[in-house]
Amino acid sequence: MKRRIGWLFCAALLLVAAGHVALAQTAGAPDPLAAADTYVNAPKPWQMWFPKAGSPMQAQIDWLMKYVLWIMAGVVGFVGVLMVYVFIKFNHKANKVPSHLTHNTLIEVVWLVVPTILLAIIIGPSLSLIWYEGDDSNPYMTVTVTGHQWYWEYNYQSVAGLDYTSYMIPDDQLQPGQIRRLSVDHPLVLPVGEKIKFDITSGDVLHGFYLPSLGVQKYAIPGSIQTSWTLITKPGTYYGECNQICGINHDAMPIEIKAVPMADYLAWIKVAQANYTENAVPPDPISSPRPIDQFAEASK
Ligand SMILES: [Cu+2]
Repeated sequence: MKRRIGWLFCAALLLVAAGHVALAQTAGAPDPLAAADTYVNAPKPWQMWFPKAGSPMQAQIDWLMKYVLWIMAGVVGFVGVLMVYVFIKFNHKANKVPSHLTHNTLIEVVWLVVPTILLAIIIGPSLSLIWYEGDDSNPYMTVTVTGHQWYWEYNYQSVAGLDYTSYMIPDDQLQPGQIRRLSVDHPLVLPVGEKIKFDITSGDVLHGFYLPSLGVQKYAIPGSIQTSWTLITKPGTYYGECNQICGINHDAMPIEIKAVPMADYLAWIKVAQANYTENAVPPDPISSPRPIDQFAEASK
């Protein structure tokens, strides 16, 4: 009997201890999005060029942009120098008796062949990039992105019921660490190292889903789905904006992406499913700035 009571006591102790461990794990559960805070890819004042590429596609876009730019700079420079040379050497003071030459076979061949070669070396990498961008096959997951006046809605096609809205944080509610006019209440969370497809559409007017560091830029068109994809190589926070004039608060619908390792992403899904499913109902309109109210006031 004593032995049985002893065993029961031990079992009870074990249960209590297990309960404590479980509670401690819940209370101190690590933030699944913490990895995204280690690197922030946000625009800076007076920034030139594209932001640092966060996906292979953007790296290629960046490369092609500079490749074509330098070819263009060479052409503009060469033509500029040639024009200055002609202005000086053949103006009416320096060259009183103009030539009556109208044809020169060599020059005509050169000015046909050289631009043809230039176009050929531009079209190769351009076509290759267009094909690469268009290949959205075999993604790990697809997110339906819907633009609304003036917020984004994200629907995770592979996670039942996970559909939530993402609003800009108004200026007067910014917390430390948040970026004015870029941070949102519920960011789009994606795993790193996986191909992510976007089905982009709109619930009202034309919007633009633009992620400059990830190589994504597509119109969001009502009644139509545009597709794009990305693959984020490094955990971090990436920003984008609606870049299609979509109404009075067009500037108040930024895109914030938290890219985290797969294990963190899977952990976040559980948290999101518990908390975000109610959030599909749009909250009150943002409080700052609301020029629409000014118009309403003025028309009273
Ligand atoms: Cu918009």
